[in-house]
Amino acid sequence: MTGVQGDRSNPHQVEENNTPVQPYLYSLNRLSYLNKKIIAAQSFSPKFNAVDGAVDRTSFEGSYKVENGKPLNPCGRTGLTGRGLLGLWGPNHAADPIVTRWKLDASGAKVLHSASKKPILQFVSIKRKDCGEWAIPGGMVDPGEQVSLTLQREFSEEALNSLSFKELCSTLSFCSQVYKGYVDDPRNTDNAWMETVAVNFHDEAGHFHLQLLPLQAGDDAGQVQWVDVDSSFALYASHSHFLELVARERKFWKDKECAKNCHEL
Ligand code: RP5
Ligand code: MG
Ligand code: MG
Repeated sequence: MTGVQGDRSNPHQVEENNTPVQPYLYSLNRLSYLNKKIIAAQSFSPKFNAVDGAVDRTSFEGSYKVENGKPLNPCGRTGLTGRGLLGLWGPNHAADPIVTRWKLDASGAKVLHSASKKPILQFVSIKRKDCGEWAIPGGMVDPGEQVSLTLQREFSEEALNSLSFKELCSTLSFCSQVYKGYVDDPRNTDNAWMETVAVNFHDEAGHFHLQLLPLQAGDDAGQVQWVDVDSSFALYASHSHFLELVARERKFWKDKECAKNCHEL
């Protein structure tokens, strides 16, 4: 069979014929549900390399090939065909909020690395429930959602108890976009892959040491804690690379759009 069948974006939403199908459908008569699914699959005709209704099917990596109706992973073959565990055929857009602070001692002085004598950067890391790996508390961009909103929503859902990220943002020194593009995610297949926008929200002043960030794991995070940025600490997918980019502070680049989005958070 050529062509693609309906996307499954996440457990909360199934996309068929470009129309979100809410979970209540699952509780309907199963035959009726399957009939709807077959009809939807027959008429499912995604517009690849374009913003397709509320779904952004463009790639940060440029135009990707579509072969026999199926989008091809721009970074090569993976050994897996189909959509796999990802919700969408083609690019699946995520956002990764990298919240950082300097490690301080009890007196409030910066702790220096024993070898490099440089201050130690820490970031908020979550332990993923699905694979048990430590990761940035990122998540999928919902159809039609602004990335700036995804960044604060995912951080709030996975790493915060009740305080909204919006309130915290006013205490931050700056935010910088550090990466935009393909993610080497274990769920990638030949026809579906992850892409992300990773943004660093940095607390230069030490507000996050003053109990202003009540970390509490939620959603797909089993644990949450501050972790030293250290190349020897293994992280999920391409997240070590994003942290490496963050650690190279001098190479941060101020993004006007990002600054605007931070202000809006
Ligand atoms: C990674 O998967 C992204 O960098 C992001 O952190 C994450 C999004 O997927 P879920 O956390 O929603 O599973 O590729
Ligand atoms: Mg999430
Ligand atoms: Mg997540």
